[in-house]
Amino acid sequence: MYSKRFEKETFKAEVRDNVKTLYRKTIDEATPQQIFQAVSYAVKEVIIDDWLASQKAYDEADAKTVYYMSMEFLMGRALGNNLINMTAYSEVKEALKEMNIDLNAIEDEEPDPALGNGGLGRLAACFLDSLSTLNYPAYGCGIRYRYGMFKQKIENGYQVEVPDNWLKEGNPFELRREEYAKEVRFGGNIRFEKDPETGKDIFIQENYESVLAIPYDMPIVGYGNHVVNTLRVWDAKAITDFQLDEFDRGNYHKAVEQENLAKLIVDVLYPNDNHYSGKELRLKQQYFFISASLQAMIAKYKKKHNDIRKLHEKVVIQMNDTHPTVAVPELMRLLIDEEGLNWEEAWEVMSKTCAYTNHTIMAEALEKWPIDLFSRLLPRIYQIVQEIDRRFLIQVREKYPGNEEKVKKMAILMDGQVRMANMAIISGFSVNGVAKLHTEILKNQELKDFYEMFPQKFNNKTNGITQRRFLAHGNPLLAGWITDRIGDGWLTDLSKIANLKPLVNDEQARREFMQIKHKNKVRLAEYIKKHNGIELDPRSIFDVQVKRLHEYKRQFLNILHIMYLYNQIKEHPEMSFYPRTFIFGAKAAAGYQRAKETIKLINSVADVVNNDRSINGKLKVVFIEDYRVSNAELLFAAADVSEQISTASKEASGTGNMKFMLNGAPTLGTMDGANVEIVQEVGEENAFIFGLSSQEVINYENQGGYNPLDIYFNDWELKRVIDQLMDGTYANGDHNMYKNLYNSLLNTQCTARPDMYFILKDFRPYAEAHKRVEEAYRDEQRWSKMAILNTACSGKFSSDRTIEEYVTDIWKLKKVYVPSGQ
Ligand code: 26M
Repeated sequence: MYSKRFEKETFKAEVRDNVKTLYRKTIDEATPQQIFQAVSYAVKEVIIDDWLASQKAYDEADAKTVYYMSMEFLMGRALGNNLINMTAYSEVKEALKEMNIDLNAIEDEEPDPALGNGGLGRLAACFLDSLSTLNYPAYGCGIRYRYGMFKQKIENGYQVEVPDNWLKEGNPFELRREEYAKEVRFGGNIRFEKDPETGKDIFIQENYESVLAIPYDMPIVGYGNHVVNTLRVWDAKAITDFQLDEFDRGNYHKAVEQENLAKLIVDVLYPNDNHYSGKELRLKQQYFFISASLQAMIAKYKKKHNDIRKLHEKVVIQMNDTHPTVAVPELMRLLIDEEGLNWEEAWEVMSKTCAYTNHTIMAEALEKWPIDLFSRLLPRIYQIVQEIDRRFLIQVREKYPGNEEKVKKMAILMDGQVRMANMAIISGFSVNGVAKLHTEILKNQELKDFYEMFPQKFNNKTNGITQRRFLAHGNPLLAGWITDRIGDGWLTDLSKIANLKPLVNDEQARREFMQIKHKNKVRLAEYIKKHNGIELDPRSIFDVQVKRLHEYKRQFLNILHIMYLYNQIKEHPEMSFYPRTFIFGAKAAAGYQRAKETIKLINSVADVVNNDRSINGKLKVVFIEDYRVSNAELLFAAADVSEQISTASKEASGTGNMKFMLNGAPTLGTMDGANVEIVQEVGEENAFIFGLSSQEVINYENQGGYNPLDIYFNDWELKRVIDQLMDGTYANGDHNMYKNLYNSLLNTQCTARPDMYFILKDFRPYAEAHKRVEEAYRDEQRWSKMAILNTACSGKFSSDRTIEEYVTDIWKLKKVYVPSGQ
């Protein structure tokens, strides 16, 4: 047993006690939400002991710590996951059952902490889970947004965004730590002085605005090892009158302004994915949490160490994309202005501390801040960036004399902008991509010049996912079956899942595996019945595409193909057709017009198809409202087919692809991102691969694109589908509803390049791949083998493997073992 507190009677008493002290109620009187709170507090009690024990063990070991800096942590619900990792899930489930409480129902009371958009934020959450499970000292540092990712409602087929007030009922797992508050300053001007004693330059920021950053700590529980790391998210509060400078005391205007700034800064997560918006408030958010986190990190270091020049021996900072890269100049500032190092000393420490991960090659995602905005908001930081740039360009000109092209491409400051990626690459010691193909594209195309100059900095870290949440928690039936067959070692060492491989030849095992899949499909069908009112046949093929909505991810291709299938069925009712259920889930950024039109199109096609009695239920289309971590767990468990159909070269890695694979769903996809490595592991015969290669896409792009009209006019079935966008078939006769989508494919007037994402080009290969899926699914034996093999070959895609690689190649951490805190 993990802890005697989870002993049934003790735990039950604790829950009863909590309901009493928190709500003055008995269990029978308490609402489900109140029981959720009471159970969570009981769980937190146990966590706290291990949390203390972990911090003590780290202190004693004086262990190096990674600070994972991220604007996003898409954690998902904590209660169930904490119980899984404390190996107390079934005990607690039973204890609650004896009190007539259903743990699943209680889990559903927890709002999803959705402090992230999609892949990048969820990756951060998986990494924290793995760091704790693998005994590595780590902090996640981020922002405690008052409002996380918006809730999505579908009204009349359209997406409507609703604020996500996730803290409304209070978050039982967080700890407010007022005593570690830090001040963060914005704007004003820099006065320069010489220290009369030392002769050193001093930079004094004047006339600034400031806010107080207050940390909230959330426990990150490792699996079965008593390790509890910390996710530290910062809230903002106005500096009170009392704390204001002498000069500003009694300045009412300023007090109100600072109040407003504080409120605004942590108000809301920017709901953009792969798109840079250039908003001043976004830069304020970035500097706010970075400055606070670095101040806290240095304060902690100095408690035990007196030589700041050795900071890099005890801490390493991983920057999750460019969003936190203001850490580079902020660390320089703290080392120089606050700690008294000179430039060279500070550079040595900073450059050995900071590492950068690139998550995308999409040009529109690159952060380039206008210099006037940047320098106004962060005057001292801007001076430091200028100096980094100046020194770097000397190096470039030395290496490439007379080559001003290089300077133009590689400079940090260029064309009135601050290019954050360039700054991160120049300053840190490591640059990594997130899948093999992605890293190769970085080295050979996007970041070629930097790779030439700093080849030793570049490395690949193929993404991974945590099997604790996405198998143990999300798919308890399959998890139990796997443990019965091969033991529970896979929970902390996913390579062991390969031990399932021999079972592909065991008929009984295959039948059981498919029965579990069927039960999970029934579970999902119930969810869909309840939420969408749509009746599904769990014997149909569940074909699932869930991810953020983006043109490069090509949900449009998927729905066009469904329109095509529908035409086929209508035209050839006698044609043999294996019943198919197409399931979508996707949020569109609020201002992304084509993405929103795609959601409307999917819902309209669903309406028409699902209500056409003449097709005998052969085809169903479902749009899952408010796709998020909690319902994702149901979807992965129930999927037969994993749609991973991005335009090759555009999806840096993908991680949903890995979650489907783990749960036994073969990939229908392009050779993009980590799909390439998935196919390598599972074998091409156990996936359905189609379409242009990344090199072909890049070649077309280099010659200015291709002409989709050549395809349009030579493929009448495809032409008919595209024309149906404009003839009102899916728009109650409205001819304009999908004109932006239509134009994106064909109209040279409306887009830089028609069909930028090669949808027409890949359409026939995609349709043909679907044919292969259908054929394979009809052969039960073949399909069950494929499904099991996908699970059995997913070992590489654990975030535990990814984290071990980060530790070995970049972070150089040592494991710390923690005795039980009880
Ligand atoms: C930028 C500026 C302003 C507001 C928001 C942003 C922004 C937010 C999120 C930009 C990009 C964001 O996320 C990008 C992302 O999720 N990338 C994905 O990262 C995953 C983890 O590495 C990969 O698996 C995906 O392929 C990649 O698309």
